[in-house]
Amino acid sequence: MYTLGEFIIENRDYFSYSTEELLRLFSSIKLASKAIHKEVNKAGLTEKIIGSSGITNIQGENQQKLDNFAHKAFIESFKSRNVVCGIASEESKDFIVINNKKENPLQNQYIVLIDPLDGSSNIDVNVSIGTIFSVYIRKSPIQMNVTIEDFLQRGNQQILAGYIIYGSSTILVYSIGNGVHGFTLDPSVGTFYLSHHNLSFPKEGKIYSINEANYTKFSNGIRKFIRYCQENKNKENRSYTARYIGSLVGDFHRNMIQGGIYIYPKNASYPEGKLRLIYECNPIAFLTEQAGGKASDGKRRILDIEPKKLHQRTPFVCGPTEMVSKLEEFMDNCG
Ligand code: P6P
Repeated sequence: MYTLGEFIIENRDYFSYSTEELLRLFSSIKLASKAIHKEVNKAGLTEKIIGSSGITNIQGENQQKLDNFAHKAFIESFKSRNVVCGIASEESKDFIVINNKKENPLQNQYIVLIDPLDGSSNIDVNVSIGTIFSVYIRKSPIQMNVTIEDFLQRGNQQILAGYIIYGSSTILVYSIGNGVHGFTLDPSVGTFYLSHHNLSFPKEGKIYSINEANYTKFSNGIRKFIRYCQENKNKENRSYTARYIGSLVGDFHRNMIQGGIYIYPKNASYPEGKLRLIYECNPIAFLTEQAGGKASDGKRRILDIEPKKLHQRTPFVCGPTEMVSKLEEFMDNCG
């Protein structure tokens, strides 16, 4: 029963930076995720944590109380571990500069981008929700405060990406570039134990996840792919099934384990796509490729897209390479 810390030390040769700093970084992530786990698991019992905060966030969305709690939990835990120099959060318009004392000038190199609680509209109806995180090494000189350029790096520069899914169990899933591994929280001892070693997409995926209510607003290529999935089950022995819970982390986690494609294309309501590039799509795309799959905007590899704005949106598709390539073929032929 490997703990997360033991596993990181066991695999330290795969990480090009200090193991001690990686452990401190994960210590922050674990601390915040345990606090959120506790609140999520009693959300139905206390008025003070469910429902809307009454605030509209930077995205123009109705911020849930737990969104705000999760945002604060991660900011405070990163500040306390003296290893992060800047944070961009879905819940904050601008990036957050963290000025830690620098005993060692090489410390505080890490930049964290985070969606503290994705899918939070599901909190009050007890559907899985998740935190998504993405980590880079700063580019700006270490003597200075971080700059916007530190946050607008391409996804192929990530050194660590992952999510925590708060569902029937709380599971932390991450990759540093040597495969995808999942650790399940044992709440009785507050420890994450290795439960999913080397997660990878099954070659044959049979699940497609998309909000089909937007069908009339999709491009021809997307509509053709949906009809392809719905075609007669016996043709070429295809037997697809639709699964969509309105929570990216929940849909992705299931699809990576059981084999399926997640699609959020641009549509009339979201002409640039709905999902945000730097703290939702890039980390999930990093995990997708590490799990043997493919992630694009329907044409371009997500990890190669150069971000221009902090909260930039993009069309997003991720899943088994075969399924994503099939969708891209339809989009290529039909637009
Ligand atoms: P829709 C949640 O708000 C989210 O960002 C993803 O987690 C989820 O997959 C998607 O949006 C759901 O969006 O438009 O289908 O409700």
